[in-house]
Amino acid sequence: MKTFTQLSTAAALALALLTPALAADAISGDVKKVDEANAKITLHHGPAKSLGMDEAMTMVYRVKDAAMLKGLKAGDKVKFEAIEEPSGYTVTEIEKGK
Ligand SMILES: [Cu+2]
Repeated sequence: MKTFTQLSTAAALALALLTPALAADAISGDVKKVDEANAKITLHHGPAKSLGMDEAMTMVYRVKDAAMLKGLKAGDKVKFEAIEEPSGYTVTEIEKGK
């Protein structure tokens, strides 16, 4: 019984780690260009209050990790979060939308 409980805990932990931690106020956008070699993505997005962007725009974002771009291509709808850094805006979370 103890073994079963430990296994369940491990499974729950694995699931929690796989679930993207996208906040409710994530920004909706669509992919214009993916540049995996340079860890950059061009996104068109609507107003993003969390970034101080009041209007829709298309812009280039860096991504925290180039691996985040795997499976993404131009035309995909996405939800993402980004932060402003001295070097520019960096996407911290991104997932394909519906
Ligand atoms: Cu923007």
